[in-house]
Parts: sequence; structure tokens; C-alpha cells
Amino acid sequence: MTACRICQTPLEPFMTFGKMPIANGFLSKEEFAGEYFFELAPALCAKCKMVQIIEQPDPDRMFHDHYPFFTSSSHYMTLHFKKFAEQILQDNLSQSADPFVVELGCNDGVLLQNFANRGIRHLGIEPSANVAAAANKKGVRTVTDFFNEGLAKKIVAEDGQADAIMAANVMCHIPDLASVAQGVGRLLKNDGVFIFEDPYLGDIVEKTSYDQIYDEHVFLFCGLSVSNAFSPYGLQLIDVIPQVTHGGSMRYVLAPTGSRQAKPSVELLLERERQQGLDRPETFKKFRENCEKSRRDLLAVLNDLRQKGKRVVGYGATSKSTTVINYCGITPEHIEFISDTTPDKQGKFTPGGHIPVKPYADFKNTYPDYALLFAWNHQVEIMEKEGEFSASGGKWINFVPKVEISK
Ligand code: DWN
Repeated sequence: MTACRICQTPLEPFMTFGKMPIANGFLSKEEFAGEYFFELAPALCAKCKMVQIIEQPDPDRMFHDHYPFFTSSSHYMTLHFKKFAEQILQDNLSQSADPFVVELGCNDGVLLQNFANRGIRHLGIEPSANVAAAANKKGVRTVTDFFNEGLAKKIVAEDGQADAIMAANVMCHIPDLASVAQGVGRLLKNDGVFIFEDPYLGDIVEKTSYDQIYDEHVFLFCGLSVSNAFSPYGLQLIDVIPQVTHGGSMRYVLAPTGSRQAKPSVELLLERERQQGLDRPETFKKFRENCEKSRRDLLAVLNDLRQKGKRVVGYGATSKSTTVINYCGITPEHIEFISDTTPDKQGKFTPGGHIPVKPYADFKNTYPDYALLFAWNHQVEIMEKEGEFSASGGKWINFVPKVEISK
């Protein structure tokens, strides 16, 4: 039996999504035969309330020198990180004469560039060499590595302690949270803050956005589990700030225990989570039923359109789409191709389902009858630029929070 990664309590999965490939493992035809699969099964820890997947592939299978996700592919996300940086500058760095900030998993430098451009001392840590290179190219000082206590010691020796350590859509990817917490403890100044944001479990449960569950997302955080996971390492949750990004995220602010007063927002969130049942197995039984319904409904729509001979194309070859495609059994018979703006994904096939990924021009030049919105978390940005598709009679298929067709 597997034990909880936080408190070692034995875990029982509350559902399985079946065999899954690497979510970002876009591949060529020649690679189909050797494709890697693992069992994607999430569990709730009865003791510390951390929701986590039972099995996670080795990090090297997921994060490497051809990782195909670049945060700055979204204009809205770029703006979001600009505002995030401005908030930190105002709330946490204004008192420091020569501030130093560190970002864990800085991707292509989209957040840190806002500090680099102001001449603020900074360091990005990014395990995927290709995206780290993109960050360095932008003038964001980045090292290619995984963060842990050893690296924290090295940074302290070379640059000193940090005023703020940040991570966005990163902490939920790291199975050994203890080693990160110890590293943060060593690297952070006594009056510093550790701020991270990730997709929020409360939104995932409420919206049945089960596609947030895939190999990279080893944890699905909420206030209760974050507080339980970090307090043994001397880090106290002092504020929580909901975010609209990625279909509903939470920003967690932690500080060395006792160094600051926790804001009332923390207790309010924890109470709301208890009311929502994020600490109870029944909630996840219901979640499983909701996932099954979503799968039935989506397949019914796609089968119906196939029978009617309609052209259906996917929009956004997201990591999340790997869970949807493989859990629902969506095939190239249902979806002709998926349009994606990322050059590294184009010309390849989706993991497991082997649906072709094509450049955006293929969508734009010959609009399909229907577009299945896999990148639903970027809906506002996408709808803003796709008015012509709707005007031409094209329809959208959505599946979060429920399966429906819209103009
Ligand atoms: O946590 C993670 C998040 C932050 O990013 C990672 N594990 C990996 C990745 O997850 P994702 O792939 O599900 O993220 P996105 O941001 O939903 O991916 C959007 C995809 O859609 C990208 O491949 C780019 C593409 N796209 C597009 O083709 N046209 C995006 C937009 C906004 C567009 O207009």
C-alpha cells in the first residue's frame, strides 16, 4: 500500500482514471510503440487531508530538455504575472534596500522578468533546460536544477538569503515537499515570505475539472492540506488569496512561524473548506460520480456529432487534455486534430489518444463545425480573439463545469 507523501498515513485511491501516458509527452508515430503508461489514481489522506496521486512517473520522464510548455504562450498569464510581481514589490520588498527574490520553477521567466527589468537581484530555478534557456535569453538569471536543501545552501553562500521565494504552478508538481520546505527554511530571511499559487482543490471539486489531475500534478492543494504540510517545517500559512487563473487557483502566503500574524482570510478559508467537505471521503465519492457523468456526457456529444458527419477540432493541446482524451476514450475518429500555438507540439500526436496536433493556421484557415475547448482555463482570452469562428456559425463544446455546446 502507498503511504501519504506528507504524513506517511496509508492511502486508498477514491477513483482511477485508468492507464495514462505522460501528459506533456507529445510524440511522433515512430514513438507510439514504446509509449509509457502508469495508473492515474488520486487519494485523500485521512490524516493530513492532502489529495495526491498514488503513482507518479519519474521526474525525468516529465521535465527535460524538450518540455513543451511555455508560460508566456498566454497573453493573459503574462499580465497575471506582471500584477503578481507588482503585488510582491509593494507588499514585501518596499522596505528592503537591496532585495533578493527567488522563483522555484520559473519556466521561461515570465514572472521574474518583471524583477529583472527593474534591476532587482533575482534567481530562477528551473529543471527543464529548454525553458530555462528561454528565461536566460530574456535576461532572467536562471539555473537548470531541481530545488532542495542542498541547492538552497549553495544559493545562500553565493547570494545571501531571500526576501521572497515564489512559485507559480510548481509546488503541486513536487512530490518531496519536505525537501522544498527545508530548502525554503534555509533560504528565506526571518522576515521573508514564501508565496506560491496552484490550481485550487475547492474549484476542482466544485467544477468537476478533473483534467487538473495528471502526472505532473502530484498534489491538489487546499488551505487545510497546505497548512498541515508546511507547519512541521516552521512555515505558517498567513494569507490566502483566490486567483481566477487556471480555472480557479489559490495563492498561499507562508512565513516563518511566529514572525507574522496570520490574516483572518486563512481561518475563513479553512472553515469554508470544512463546510465544502474537502476533508471528507464522501466529497470525493461524489466527485468520482461527477467525473463519470462528465465522461458519459462528453462522449455522447462527440459520438452524436460523428454520426452526423460534423467536423470537430480540439482547441489547445493542454496537459490537461491528456486526462480527458484518455479517460473518455476520445480518438481521431471524434476529433480531426487539435490546434495549438506551441511550435514544439505541432506535427506531433497527443499522448495516448494519438490525435494530431496542428498549427493554429489549420484551425483559422478552415473553420470546423465544432471546437472542443481543451484550453477552457483561457476561455476569456480565446473568446476575445475567436469572434470570427462563432460568427461563421462555429460552435464550442465545453466540458467544465458541465458538458454543453455554446456559440
Ligand atoms: O501546471 C501546469 C500549467 C500551468 O501549465 C503545467 N503542469 C503544464 C501546463 O498545463 P497546461 O498545458 O494544461 O496549460 P495551459 O496553459 O492550459 O495550456 C494551454 C495550451 O493551449 C498551450 O499549449 C498553448 C495553447 N493555446 C493555444 O493554442 N491558443 C493557448 C492559448 C491561450 C491560445 O489562445
